[in-house]
Amino acid sequence: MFELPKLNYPNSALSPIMSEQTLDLHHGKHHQTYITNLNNFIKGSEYEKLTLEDIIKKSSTEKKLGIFNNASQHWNHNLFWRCMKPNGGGNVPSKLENKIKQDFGSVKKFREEFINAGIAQFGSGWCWLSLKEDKLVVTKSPNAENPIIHNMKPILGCDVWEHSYYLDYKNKRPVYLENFFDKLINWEFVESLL
Ligand code: MN3
Repeated sequence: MFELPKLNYPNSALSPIMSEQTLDLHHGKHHQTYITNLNNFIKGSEYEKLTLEDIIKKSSTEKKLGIFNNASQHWNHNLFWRCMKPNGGGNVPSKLENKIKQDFGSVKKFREEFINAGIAQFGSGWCWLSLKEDKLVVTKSPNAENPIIHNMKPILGCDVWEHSYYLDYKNKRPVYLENFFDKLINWEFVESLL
């Protein structure tokens, strides 16, 4: 049985960049629903004994969409919550900064590429920074899809489903993405996944 992970900060702590109401609904309702659905789908099946990552890979291969969507969204949100902190953003720690410079040219170029990926994702989905072999890459994905099914290791993910920003930013997804990048990212955590 999977359970909703506690956030490392109070639901009000990211306000006004991400409001308490958004976190109440997004963490307490949306994420919880993915977990409830996942538990119901796998109950009594061969999936029940697998790790979350193995459930994602197996259900993707077997095209079990109900399991895949809910398992992947559980994984995606687990990463997303930890990628943020109160008073986040700011300078990228040196080890990660050097890797970003090596693979993107500059932090500024990486920022632009990451935000543009989130803007360019048509409809619901995610934008990511992942390790592909040992190179950092930016990608986007529709709905629940996660880069791990394409043999990448995500180290930063931003939820661009409307439930993540509509209460605070209405239709202004680009402003949400800029604020996420500049004011919410927990760079120490992201670096720890390198
Ligand atoms: Mn979400």
